[in-house]
Amino acid sequence: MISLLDYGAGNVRSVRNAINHLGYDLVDIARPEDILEAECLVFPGVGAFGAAMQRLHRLGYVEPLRAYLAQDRPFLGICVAQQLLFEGSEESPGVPGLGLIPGVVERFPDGDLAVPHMGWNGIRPLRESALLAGMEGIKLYFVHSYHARRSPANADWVLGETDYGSPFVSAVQRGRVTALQFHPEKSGAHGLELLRRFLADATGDRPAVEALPAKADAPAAEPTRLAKRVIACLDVRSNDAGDLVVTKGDQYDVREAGEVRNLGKPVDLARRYYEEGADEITFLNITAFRDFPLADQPMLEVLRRTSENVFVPLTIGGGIRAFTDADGRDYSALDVANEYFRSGADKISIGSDAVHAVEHFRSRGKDGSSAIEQIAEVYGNQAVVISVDPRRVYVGSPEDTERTVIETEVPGPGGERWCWFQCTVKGGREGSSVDAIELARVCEQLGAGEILLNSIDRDGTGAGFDWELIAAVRAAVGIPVIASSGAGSAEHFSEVFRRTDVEAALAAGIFHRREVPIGAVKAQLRADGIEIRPT
Ligand code: 1PR
Repeated sequence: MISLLDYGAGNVRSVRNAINHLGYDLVDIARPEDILEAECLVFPGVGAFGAAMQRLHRLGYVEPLRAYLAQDRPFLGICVAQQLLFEGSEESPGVPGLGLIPGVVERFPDGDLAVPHMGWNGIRPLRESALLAGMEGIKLYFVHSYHARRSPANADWVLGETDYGSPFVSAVQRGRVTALQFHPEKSGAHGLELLRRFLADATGDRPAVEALPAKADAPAAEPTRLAKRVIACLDVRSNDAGDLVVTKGDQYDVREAGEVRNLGKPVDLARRYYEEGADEITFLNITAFRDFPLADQPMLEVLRRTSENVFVPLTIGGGIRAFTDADGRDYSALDVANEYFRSGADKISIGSDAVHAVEHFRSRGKDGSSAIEQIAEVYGNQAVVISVDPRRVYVGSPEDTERTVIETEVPGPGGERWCWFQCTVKGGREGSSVDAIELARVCEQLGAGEILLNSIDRDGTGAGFDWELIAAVRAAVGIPVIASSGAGSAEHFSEVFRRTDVEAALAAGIFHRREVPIGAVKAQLRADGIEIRPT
């Protein structure tokens, strides 16, 4: 029996799903006494360091937790829970951590590398362990802006390190206490195997590591490298018969001969992409802007069912904004996001409401009223993605507009060599005065953790990514950017990674129509010397 320490600060559904998938039963810690009665405690830390410690204190969990750890009983901490084992964190100065491991958690420096560190990176074991045996060449899913470093005072704890700029502690283990900076529950088959080894060992269900995969050839001393992510996107809506289907537009027009295109069932397709090696899966509920998303139970059910079997990060977007229902009841954007997280999302994405937030920001600044600020405060910046739906607006010269323009190699209909990228709302149906660069910059300031950058001009065309747009937005922000729209071949992925510094690239049509499998994209990237997560 595994006890889960869920202090209600975010989505721990993925950890539950992964543990259930491995065949273990879970009980929730409900009272401080439950901690010392646990046989094996799993603690998926969520949210900011200070907020997490505050909650632990409020619930009366700090002292029993310290006692449990001091007794060297089976414990697995994930992500923020690894950081909580240290003495403190730059994230929340003055807030003491659990203090088991010497050292203070630091923020990744702002600079060339995007923060948060988000995506699939390796782990360099520093000593032999049953947990990591034979796992040297694998990649695991990380998402965090803070990290611990090895020092002489804590070296006996450090099981493995990962490199992002410089090395940081990605796994600690002493006795029966283990903690991981990455998310094993979101790290595909290898992550599940790590979790299985831990649980088998902790529950006495040994041996944990008999059937080891062959040792990968990557030598242990090699630096680890963050992989470029390949993301499959599922645009979902109801068709005219009322069934929820995966659809796909050409420049956002999803109808063919008057009917909504039907390219498959959302849960089945998501499962297929997970098995084919997608590094992440995104669902966009593309008509949620006109309906109330919480009334859309089938979409929530899609998320629930997908998260039971898909162990890579799931993002969901569509309709995240404040809403008043037919009975006059008010819901905040955070209420909508809460429901998506509870149903299995790891990240939510905001489209139209982000444009409105920027318009509001122009006159009022950062006043805490936006969905971005409210959701980031509860779930962390990394959980808030901004989905941008821009289209090119050509101008004769930069003086013709106040928006940020670029000089382009793709001239406009009248031969114009300058353009700006107009953000749209409601799935491209309405324009706005906001350009994509302003949107990305302001949303980063408001607390967004990632930009999903579409292009209406390229969507569904197969003509390749609009790398001019992508390079301009990537240069404007310090958070990760996902290139989207226009992928027509595996080479287009190499092109966008070569020409821009984006961290991820997303496609829809070529995957749905089975024109280019995800494996072929990865093979192309690998052949071109671009780091990927092997599948
Ligand atoms: O505004 O917060 O309710 O969110 C609505 C979300 O739905 C936004 O993220 C918006 O991008 C999306 N959306 C709305 N209408 C459409 C449409 O197509 N009619 N889909 C739509 C946007 C764009 C991509 C697509 C790529 C790759 N889809 O995500 O998957 O362009 O396609 P490709 O590889 O086939 O070229 P809100």
